[in-house]
Amino acid sequence: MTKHLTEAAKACYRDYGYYTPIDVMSETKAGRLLQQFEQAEVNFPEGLGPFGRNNAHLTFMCLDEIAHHKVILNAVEDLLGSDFYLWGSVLFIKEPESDGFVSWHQDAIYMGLMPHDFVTVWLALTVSDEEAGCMRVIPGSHLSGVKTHEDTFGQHNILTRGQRIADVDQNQALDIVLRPGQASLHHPRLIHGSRPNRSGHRRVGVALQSYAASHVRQTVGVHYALAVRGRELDDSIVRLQRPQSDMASGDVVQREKVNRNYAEILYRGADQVRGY
Ligand SMILES: O=C(O)CCC(=O)C(=O)O
Repeated sequence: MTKHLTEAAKACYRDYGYYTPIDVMSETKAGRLLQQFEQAEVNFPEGLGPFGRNNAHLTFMCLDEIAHHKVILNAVEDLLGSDFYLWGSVLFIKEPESDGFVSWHQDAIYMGLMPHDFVTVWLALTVSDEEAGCMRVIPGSHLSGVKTHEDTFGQHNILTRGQRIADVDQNQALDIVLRPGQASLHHPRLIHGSRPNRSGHRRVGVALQSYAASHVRQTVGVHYALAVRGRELDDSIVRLQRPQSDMASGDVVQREKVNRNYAEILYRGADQVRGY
């Protein structure tokens, strides 16, 4: 019995490494969450923004609400089974008519999570279409292993290391077009990226990155995780707390600790480190 995804949707994820779209919430509700988020950006610029984009669900109530949204958790349960946790989150924001882009990459390469039984949910809080630099995927690319990535640290590349896979056949790319309140799912080995936002509006995406089945382990750094569904996390995992209010002091301390560990994992072996 599935909770949200149809058999065809699960087959799409299995065979092509993605599924889209999932109607998580109405545009009106997404608009309200965007308003709360943008107010939080004004109130707490130190907690959000280009250098505050990692694991903001640990310090902001609107992002905590998204991370625990029933439709999202039901869709994830259909792929991973009934016991899973949330490892982290990243805000992928492109300002209107800006140059930021995401090079072709696979998430699995630097996350340290093994085995690859985890899935990213990318929720749009604004329109994310071709003009706005929506995510693009190479269907089926999750089936052929982890590729060599080259670090570029490119100025406009919004990935941590600007890591890229060199020889991707762009003719195979598929645009993941979403309206506010819709989400896509992608597999950790799916090759994906995105172009700059050439539209007149912001493109705001919340990547819940990733929900992982309870047997998945962190192989590089400390294993912090937030229990979201199913059994208690076992003692090899350091359990995280949900936020109490926006930027509550204890939550900020917890997030800083998690982000330091996160950076150690994502930049392992790199010859530069950026502020995100
Ligand atoms: O938001 C984007 O354009 C790319 C997102 C991404 O790379 C991811 O969610 O893994």
